[in-house]
Amino acid sequence: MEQAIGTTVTKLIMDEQRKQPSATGDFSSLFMELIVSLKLISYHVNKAGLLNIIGRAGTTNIQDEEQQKLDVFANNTIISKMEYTGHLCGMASEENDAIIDIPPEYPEGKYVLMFDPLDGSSNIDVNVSIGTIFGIYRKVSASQGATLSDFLQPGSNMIAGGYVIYGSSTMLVLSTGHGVHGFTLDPNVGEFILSHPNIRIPERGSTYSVNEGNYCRWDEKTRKVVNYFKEDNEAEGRPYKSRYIGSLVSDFHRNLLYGGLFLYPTDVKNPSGKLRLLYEANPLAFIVEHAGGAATDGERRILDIVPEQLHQRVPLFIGSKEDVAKATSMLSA
Ligand code: AHM
Ligand code: MG
Repeated sequence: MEQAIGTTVTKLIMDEQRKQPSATGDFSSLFMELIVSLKLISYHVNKAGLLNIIGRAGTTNIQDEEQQKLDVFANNTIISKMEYTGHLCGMASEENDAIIDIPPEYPEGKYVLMFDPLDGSSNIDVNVSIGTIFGIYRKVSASQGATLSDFLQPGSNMIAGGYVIYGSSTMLVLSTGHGVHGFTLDPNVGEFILSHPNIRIPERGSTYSVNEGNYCRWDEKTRKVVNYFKEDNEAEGRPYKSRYIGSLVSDFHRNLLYGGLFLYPTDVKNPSGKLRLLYEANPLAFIVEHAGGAATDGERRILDIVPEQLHQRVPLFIGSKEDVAKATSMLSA
C-alpha cells in the first residue's frame, strides 16, 4: 500500500497487519510498546546535558537517586517496557551477557527481540548522533521460555528490523520486509511521522566510511580495498569521499540515503571484526537489503550467517550494492 507523507508509524504497522488475514495483532501491539521505549530514550538523549545524566553510572543526582549512564538507561527502558507485553519469550541485548528472561509474573509470547540499546555511546559526551538498533524474530524452540536457539537464528529469519537515530531530529527507520520507511519524531505531538517513504539506497555511492586509523593493523587485501576507493580515476568516479563519524547508526544512515560503503573489517586487534552480528550487523543488513543494497562479511551475505554465540562479532561491509560487491570480490580474489 502506498503510504502518504504524514502517515504515522502506527498506521503503517496496522496496514501491514491487515494485509495478513492470519495476523493476531500481537506483533502490532509488541511494536507499539517498542515505539514508546524508543520515544523515552529519545527524550532522555535530547535532554542529557540538561539533566546532567551524561557520564558515569554510580553518581547521585539532586534527589539522591542513583544516576544512570544513558546506555544503561536505554537498556533498562527497553527491557522494562517490553517484558510485560506478553508478546516476547525473551530478549538479548548488547549490554547483557546472557539471555533476558521474561519475569514469571508476566505471560510469554511468540517473539524474541534483540537490540543494541545505545550504539555509539562513546560519542554521547561530544553530542554526536547515536542510535538504537533492533531486530524481531519468531521464537523457534518448542520449550517454555526462550532458549539460545531462539537467538542464534540467521538474520534472514528476521520479521522486522530497524534503528532510531537520535540526531538533529529523531528518526525511526524500519522494515517489516515490505520496503524501508523513515519516520521523523514530531516532538509536538510525540508521534513518528512518515517522512522518508520507500527508501532506496543508490546502486553505487561516492563515499567510503572506515576507521582508517586502523590501516596499519589491516591485512593487505583490506588495504587494497580501501586504496581502490581512494584511487584517482575520474572516469570511474573515484576517489570516493571519506566520511567516518565513528557512530555506526550515523555512518549507516548517511550512506543509506546518499549511497556508499561502510566497512569495519578485521584487524590485528579485532580478528573477528568489532561489530556484533545479532545487535548491529543483522538489523542493518536487513534494512539495507530491503532498500536495494547489500551487506557481507567480506565473503558471505550477513543475513545467511548462522550465529554460534550471542555476542558474536563479524566483519561488516555494508551499503550500495555495487560498492559492497566490489569490496567483497576484491577480498575473496
Ligand atoms: P558500541 O556498540 O560499544 O557503541 O561500539 C560500536 C561502535 C559503532 O557505533 C561504531 O561504528 C564503531 O563502534 C566505532 O569503532 P571505532 O572507534 O573502532 O572506529
Ligand atoms: Mg553497539
